[in-house]
Amino acid sequence: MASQNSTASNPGMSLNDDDDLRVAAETVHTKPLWEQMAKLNPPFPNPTCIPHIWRYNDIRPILVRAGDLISEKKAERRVLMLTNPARDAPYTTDTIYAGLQLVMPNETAPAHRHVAFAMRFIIEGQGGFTAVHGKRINMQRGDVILTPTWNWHDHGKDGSGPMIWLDGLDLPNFRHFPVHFVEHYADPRYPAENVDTSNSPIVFPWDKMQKKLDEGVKVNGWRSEDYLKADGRPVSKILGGCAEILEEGSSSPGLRETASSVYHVVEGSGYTVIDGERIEWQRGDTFCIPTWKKYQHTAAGDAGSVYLYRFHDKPMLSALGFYRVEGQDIEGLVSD
Ligand code: GTQ
Repeated sequence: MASQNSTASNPGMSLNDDDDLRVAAETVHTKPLWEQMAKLNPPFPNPTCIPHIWRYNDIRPILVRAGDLISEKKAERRVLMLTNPARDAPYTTDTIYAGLQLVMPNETAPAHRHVAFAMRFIIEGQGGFTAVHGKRINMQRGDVILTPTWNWHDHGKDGSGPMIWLDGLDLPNFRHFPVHFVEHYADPRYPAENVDTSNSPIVFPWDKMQKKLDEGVKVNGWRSEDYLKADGRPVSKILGGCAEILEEGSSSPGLRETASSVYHVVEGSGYTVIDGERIEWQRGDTFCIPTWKKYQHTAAGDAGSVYLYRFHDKPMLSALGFYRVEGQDIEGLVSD
């Protein structure tokens, strides 16, 4: 009678070492956890994306040339994606996508709608508009315009010269949750009427935001103001945004947090130190802060106040219980 431990009834007994075990495990579509434990359970967040700055002066000529070479109709969206050097698109950080979008006069970026949420910061140009679910909104420099989930949207432009803005979307999520759908509208433009942008829930005019930053109380010359809906909620369940002022020569508080961010320089110049690496920036530049990288901004001492626009994934992380800031008492994060 064969014993329970014989190789015939227990093929595992023929495995003599780690290598045998790994090979055998793979034949049954398994892998040893012990070889990947530190990677799967790291002591600190370990982003793949790295800090990076996209300089407007470098990118703008290429984007504008795309206006000649790539038709809006063909492109659907004429965008240069801000692709993190450590990853491919759609990753600007591991959780956030950003891109610079161009619309030329008399063009239409055709109407579509999708699950993804977009928030757009208008960088330059005149006569541009975005039509969001029947409401046509004029784009003005510094405004933030939302495109909530499933809202039909097309973009267009009258007048002369290019219209350029910074797109912020939650596209990386759809690499993890493959649940993204897009629909295309039958006509290039979805029927829309003009709306008063000073009174729209999806438009945050720059003049109002700047006033809040200028007039609000500052901490050592720095202040941050969130973009919030009328009821106080963030602009989406996934992405949130804010604008910051740094008075000439002042610095923001140094921060290390699980949120990752994309920053855009609205006005002024200065630098950000990210985990010891100093990145100099000026108006128009866009840079990213991966998760758990300590960062602090400083405004140049001779160029007036700095204004920064930022979008981040704090709403998503907070909702999931993943938001944490260095120095926070971990016991407060213990779940029941
Ligand atoms: O404007 O609809 O940068 O669908 C990426 C995907 C912009 C848009 C992007 C998009 C859009």
